[in-house]
Amino acid sequence: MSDPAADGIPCLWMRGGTSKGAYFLKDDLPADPAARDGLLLAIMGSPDPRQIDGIGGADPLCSKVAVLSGSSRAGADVDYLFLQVFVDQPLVSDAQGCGNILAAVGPAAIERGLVAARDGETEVRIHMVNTGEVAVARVATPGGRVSYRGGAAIDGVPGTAAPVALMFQGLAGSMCGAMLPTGRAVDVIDGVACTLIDMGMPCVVMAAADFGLTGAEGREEIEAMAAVCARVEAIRLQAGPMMNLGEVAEKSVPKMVLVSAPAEGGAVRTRSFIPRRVHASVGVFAAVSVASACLLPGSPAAEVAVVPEDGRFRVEHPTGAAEVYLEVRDGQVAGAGTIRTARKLMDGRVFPRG
Ligand code: NQM
Repeated sequence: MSDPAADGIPCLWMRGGTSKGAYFLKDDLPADPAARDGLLLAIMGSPDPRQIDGIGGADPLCSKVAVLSGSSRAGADVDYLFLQVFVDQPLVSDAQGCGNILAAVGPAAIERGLVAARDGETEVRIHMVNTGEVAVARVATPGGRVSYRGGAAIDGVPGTAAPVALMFQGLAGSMCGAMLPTGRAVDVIDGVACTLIDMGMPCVVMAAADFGLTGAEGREEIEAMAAVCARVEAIRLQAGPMMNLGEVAEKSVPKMVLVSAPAEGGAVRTRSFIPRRVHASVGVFAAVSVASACLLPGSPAAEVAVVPEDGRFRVEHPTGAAEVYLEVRDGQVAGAGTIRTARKLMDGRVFPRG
């Protein structure tokens, strides 16, 4: 019988967009979810704020896992299950997807032989198991091999790399059943106007001004504001059941997004709680959800947004801006897309705490 602590487990450690995570083949992990989650906590070194005895990066954005397998549904090439491994709690959650980690799923699926590469560019249709939708990724594969080199830059990541184009459809209500799970563009919770929205990621969108913020504050600065963080969390705990997410005290959704007028020529400025740490940039699906909220008249996002006519929303965040494209038909968001980059950082075996 194999002993993971002694023999190790095949693992790709990759950057996807502005996140980093461990990519595994489903067959290399225990089939039982509880055993799998226990193993992943031991691999990442959780719970521990420093994750010193594991490979996690001591930040929710670097404590992520992608589990890959051949697709279980027609019209897709590969199944991708996203798991958030909490840093300082013994929790692993499948209650959200991740569009940044998604950026490296196409390359990882080709690296692991789940998808055959073509010469030039390879389209990988990815079944996002957490939410049920299919994303289409276009991966650079000159000579039939994944290439990570290229000229695409994304804010929050130094340098350039090969672009990974991602296209989505059918994101409305990915986890909440409807884009607006309460049927309203604005709900008031604890006296704060909130848009409870799910366009690929359950988000609560609120005006930064309602928390006494300009919206320009940095990640550490906001995290140090205990009273603001407590108010945001109190609203989150009430919003979760209203969004059909049940009790969310131990879940990583909904994300809490504070919006303000754009300051750098974008559509809207964001500071997002994921849900307790403040994001260093912005989640891909969170950006799609906020951009969609900008189209809802009278909502906190619409009040401050400069809506682009061409559907290309630059969503400003603490380290720059992320561009998401919304295809709007008859006032509804019919599709969305973005460009990310990804890179293989390490391919080997990982040894969990025994
Ligand atoms: O919203 C972080 C990230 C994410 C999620 C988080 C994401 C998304 O940036 O699609 O990518 O919100 O926990 O990696």
